[in-house]
Amino acid sequence: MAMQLYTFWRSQAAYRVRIALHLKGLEYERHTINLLKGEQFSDSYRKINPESVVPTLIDGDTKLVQSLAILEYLEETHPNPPILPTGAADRAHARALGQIVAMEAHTLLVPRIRKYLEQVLGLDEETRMNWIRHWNDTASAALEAVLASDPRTGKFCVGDSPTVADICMVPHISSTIVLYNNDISRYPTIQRIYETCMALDAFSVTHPLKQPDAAPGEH
Ligand SMILES: N[C@@H](CCC(=O)N[C@@H](CS)C(=O)NCC(=O)O)C(=O)O
Repeated sequence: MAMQLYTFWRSQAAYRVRIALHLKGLEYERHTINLLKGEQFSDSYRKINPESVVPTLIDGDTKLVQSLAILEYLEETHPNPPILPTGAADRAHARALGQIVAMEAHTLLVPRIRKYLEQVLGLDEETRMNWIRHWNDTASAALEAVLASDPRTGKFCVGDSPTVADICMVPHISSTIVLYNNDISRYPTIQRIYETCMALDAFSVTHPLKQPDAAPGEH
């Protein structure tokens, strides 16, 4: 039976899992949880994911949450093609690059945080956009600095095939591109690797704007 993925077109975390599923050639059925309409808080979805976030992946009797844990699960259950390099040090490096964007930046930019800034702290839109750009840029700058100087950087973030580092970087940069009107030239190494990734189906057909539930005008 195909895996079941609870996803939303705009979600960076769900995009990570879509990329990994495609890289590994795994079939899945999608269930849209519209985060803009608050469907993550419905009783039925809360029973599936008490944190009220996407993604959730169901594999038979196994329910999986948290995208980075899901990537590790997919790697352990379907090792080929691998999404982690060989060797403990390189694996730690790939995971660390992924976590720079997935944990340090993305966590501060999700809808519930934006809502809190607006509704509880009463920050205006300009201040909230400054928050988003600041944390987004902090992670991008760190990632660029590492990728530009580390000898392990290859066609992809680590070596010459995609790893969890690329799987986290591409959704982050897809959002960055929207923030900066398609101009990410200030991050030349990231830009080169992003373009290499986007030439692969696993990254392009899973892109937010290619999703059946995509609604770019919806806020
Ligand atoms: N660390 C989690 C993040 C999950 C997460 O926050 N997902 C966002 C979409 S990218 C979400 O569902 N947000 C709902 C909300 O903030 O209300 C993961 O990697 O899976």
